[in-house]
Amino acid sequence: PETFYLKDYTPFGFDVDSVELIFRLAPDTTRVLSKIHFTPKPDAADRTFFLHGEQLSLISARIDGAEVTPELTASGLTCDVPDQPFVWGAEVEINPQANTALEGLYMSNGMYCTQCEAEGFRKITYYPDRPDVMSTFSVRIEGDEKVMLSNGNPVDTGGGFAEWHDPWPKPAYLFALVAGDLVNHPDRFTTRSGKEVLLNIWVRPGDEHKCDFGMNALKKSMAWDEEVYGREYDLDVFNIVAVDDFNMGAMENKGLNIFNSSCVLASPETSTDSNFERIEAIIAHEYFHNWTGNRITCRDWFQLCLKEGLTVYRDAQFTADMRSAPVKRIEDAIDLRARQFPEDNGPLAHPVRPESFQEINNFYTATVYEKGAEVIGMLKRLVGDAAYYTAVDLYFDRHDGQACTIEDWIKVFEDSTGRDLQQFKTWYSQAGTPRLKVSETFADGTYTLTFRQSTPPTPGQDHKDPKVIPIAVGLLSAEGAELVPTTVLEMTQAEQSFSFEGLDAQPVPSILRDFSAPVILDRETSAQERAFLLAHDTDPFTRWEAGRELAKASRIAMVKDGASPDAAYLEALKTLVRDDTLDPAFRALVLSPPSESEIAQALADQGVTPDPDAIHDAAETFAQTLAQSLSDSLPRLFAATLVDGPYQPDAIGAGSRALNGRLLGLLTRIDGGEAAARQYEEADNMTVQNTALACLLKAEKGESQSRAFFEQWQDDRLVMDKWFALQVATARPERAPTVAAELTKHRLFTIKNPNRFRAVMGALSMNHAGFHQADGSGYRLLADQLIALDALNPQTTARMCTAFQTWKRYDDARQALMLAELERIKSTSGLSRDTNEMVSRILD
Ligand code: HT7
Ligand code: ZN
Repeated sequence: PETFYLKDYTPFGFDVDSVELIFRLAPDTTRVLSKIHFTPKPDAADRTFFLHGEQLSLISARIDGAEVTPELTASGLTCDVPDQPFVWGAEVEINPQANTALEGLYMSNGMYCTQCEAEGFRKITYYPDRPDVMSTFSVRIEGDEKVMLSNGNPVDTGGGFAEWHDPWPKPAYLFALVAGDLVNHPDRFTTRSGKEVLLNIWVRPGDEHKCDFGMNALKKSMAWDEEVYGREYDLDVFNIVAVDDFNMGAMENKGLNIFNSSCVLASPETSTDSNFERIEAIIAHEYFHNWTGNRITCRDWFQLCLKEGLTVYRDAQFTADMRSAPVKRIEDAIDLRARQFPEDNGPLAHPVRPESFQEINNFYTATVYEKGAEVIGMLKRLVGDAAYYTAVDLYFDRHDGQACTIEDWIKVFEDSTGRDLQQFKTWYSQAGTPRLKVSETFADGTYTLTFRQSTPPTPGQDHKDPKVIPIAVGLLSAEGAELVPTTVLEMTQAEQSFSFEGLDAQPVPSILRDFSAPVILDRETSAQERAFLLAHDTDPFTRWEAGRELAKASRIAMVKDGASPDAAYLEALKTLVRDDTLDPAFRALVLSPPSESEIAQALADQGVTPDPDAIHDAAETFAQTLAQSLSDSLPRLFAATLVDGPYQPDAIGAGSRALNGRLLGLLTRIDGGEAAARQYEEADNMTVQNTALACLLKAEKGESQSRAFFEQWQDDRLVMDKWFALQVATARPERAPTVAAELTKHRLFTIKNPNRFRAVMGALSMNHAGFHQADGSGYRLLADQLIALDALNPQTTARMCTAFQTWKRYDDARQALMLAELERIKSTSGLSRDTNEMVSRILD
């Protein structure tokens, strides 16, 4: 397969002045008529007229009205064209019904729907399908569907047609069309300059009652972007559509966002607190793309982090403002370590701005998105809040309507702050997670911290330069008083010392406050010091981190040396969980154990081959010991954290329910499931119902409740996804592959729906000891399923191959089993480019 390189970028030789499209809808024979106005660029180095096109039947092509016969290839067409402006016209036929890849125009439950990012528009018609080609679009949809939507503003509608015009030039990846039997949940928003915007959430009949929360999230996002970034909405209408079959979470098409129904539909009865939080964040994310992505887009797909890193950063700011900033920061650190660190430290490592790819869909990664957002956060920490917003204003002023690069982004910061950011740019170009080794000295009242940074080699990048690392530090006295408040140290060298003078005694350092950089901190710390920070640190992140480190150390000692759960840590947990002055959400986070996969990685980092069964046993023993040592107070603590009154999906209620859920997990270990069964019976919202069922299933006491849950919710796809996932997630490791295999035969299982597939197979890959069963049954099942899915949906298959990315961590026998499955996938005949690239990289 062809490899594309950042260094090879060449602009397209033509401007596209306007695009007119007509869609004649039919499930298996949709006709697309295009009229595209091209103007040759006078100074173009390359004037090859190449239009992308895949899986299209060309009916006819015209230039300025005269029929032409272009040269067709599997990836597009070339044609001789005039030196003057000309109009390209084409008629193609496509088959939405047969499109199971969910890219281009496809059908989901009888509804027409598109997904064009990154390169799906070329499956709709012939076009220069690259993000630096921007144009205005006029669209006419002909068909007998009740609702027919496209980008921009509505122009006209009548029996059998609808016309739309989008006045904002956009790349083809932002094109969208939806048609079907939909109903809307309407609302309005008045922008701060007084413009009235009509808002709609379009759903299948029956889902109307699940739109309220999403609509409020949208209005909050619109107001927040005005207030914080000064960005207003720019069309008369903003449409959101919920679709059941969707490869990812949602898509920011101009004026017509399309959402995976799981990321927009919500009701207290069917959605959990985490669903609500995620929906609010995704609605915000897609809305924020209107400026960071749509008005200013990417020059090429190597610049993906330009829109995604910045937009993730913006949605994280939004969530921090709407909910709890410390809780959001801790959640983001957990997520980064769980998803991005394994990527950055394994065979799939790539820079935030990759330099080559075979299939761009494989680069919608945690590195591009979440590490990309961390890079923005570091930039803001380095230049300061005010300078950050000045630079971003300059970015909007200077680049509105353009397709940009990371260089453009860095330049606005250099120009507006006068700083040289060339060294900072290595965060975009060099992959890998930096390790930060810390040592300290104290003499004559001066405390000195010395940091040494190093980044291990990653595929194709043996050498790493020192990065600019903002290290937020505070110093505490032995009594817990803050001696030096949070200070950002700017590290630029491989080794660097920072001194604090005038201290009476050696302080206790609190390092990497607020998780100020996406690095791995390596510092010899005593358990007492960690316990001290867990009790006294003023920064919530480092306070939580101290507990996390204690938890990890205790679990590692249990696995490595057969130690018992650390008594001092258990004591610290008992104190914290009873401390009513602490935010319940924070207490819930402190009570959440590190994942088994995180322990596996920590062991591997110490040169110990992780044994998934032993790690699982240690997790169970730890939880059981904690439950027993809290046994006297657990029922009371549990009762005290029950949330009264009608369910509200806000941060306060969610925090209390999270703590209550953690306590129920512990209580179920000692009361035979009595409290969980009661909770299940009394539940009036999905958060509580789901938690109770999970606790019961884990204790293998939930069979009747599981049946009842199924009966109650079998007609609700999104709730059934939870049911499928729970069966696998809570299964004992030795049962997990069998449970998952049985579920793939369930009448409600379908490989064609990515949500359902992920519910079962994603849950299996996340049941660490279950997936890594020594007999290889977990690996085999996943590989079987991936091979079957690849023929239908390469994008989702390729993403799910990441379950194998850590294969080199494990013992020889497991490595051999995983290797065999990866090779079996790779040798499948007709394997997609997507999956082939992923498997090849994992094997490398
Ligand atoms: N920009 C979008 C990324 C995307 C996508 C979304 C849905 C289905 C397929 C997709 N391929 C790429 C989503 C976002 O980051 O907001
Ligand atoms: Zn995005």
